[in-house]
Amino acid sequence: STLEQAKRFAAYRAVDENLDYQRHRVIGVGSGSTVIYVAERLGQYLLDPKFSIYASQFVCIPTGFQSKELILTNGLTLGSIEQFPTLDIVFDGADEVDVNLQLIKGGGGCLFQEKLISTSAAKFIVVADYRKRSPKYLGTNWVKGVPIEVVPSGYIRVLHDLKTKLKCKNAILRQGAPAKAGPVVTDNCNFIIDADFGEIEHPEILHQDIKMLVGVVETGLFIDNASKAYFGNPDGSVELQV
Ligand code: DER
Repeated sequence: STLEQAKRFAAYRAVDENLDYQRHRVIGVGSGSTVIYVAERLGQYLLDPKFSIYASQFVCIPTGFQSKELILTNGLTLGSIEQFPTLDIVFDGADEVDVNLQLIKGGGGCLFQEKLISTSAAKFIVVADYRKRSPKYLGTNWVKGVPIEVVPSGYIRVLHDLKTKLKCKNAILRQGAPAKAGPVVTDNCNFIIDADFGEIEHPEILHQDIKMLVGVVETGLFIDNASKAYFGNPDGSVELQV
């Protein structure tokens, strides 16, 4: 589909323009449907005689179960964040990018390890299709709310505090249905709450307010973290935001 092509073009361009294959070794691989093409591209570097001497040195760090599978199915070497606490570069998707390169992430429920990895790298490159680019504020195109990872025993308390303390319009526990009855359980054995704050003018403030609530592990607001963002268009063109 043209949407998949848009994702692929963005991912390939992002890797080709930002991966310094002679110097970068520890590479973070995000989660979601766009980063599939990042792993695909990295796998091509392995097979290309021009790059394989370097690419065989790559160690790829996952951001969850799906990410780990992407690394393995593309023949890449899997490493752990415990072994490689500092990464050279990270490629990951996003749910929405605002004009200041602030992000909403977590649509795929992997935000904790994504943020652990993206904040452990010198360069964090976002790969996305055109739908993710917000004309102004976060909460404009992505209307499903800010994903928040919470400790299961604290989810009722967090729902309450979001509404009473942070005036959140609507906050819900993310359900697994129809795939699975009951709540989504993350790779870290936590729950996800999606909290709708409408358009978010000051995501850096909202992130801190949410983070302070008892029971919150991490928020899907990625502040001053992304270095660049690549947006693929259906016509095959790619827009770069820095
Ligand atoms: O959850 C996330 O932040 C993922 O990166 C995901 O939302 C990216 O979205 P995609 O599947 O459209 O790439």
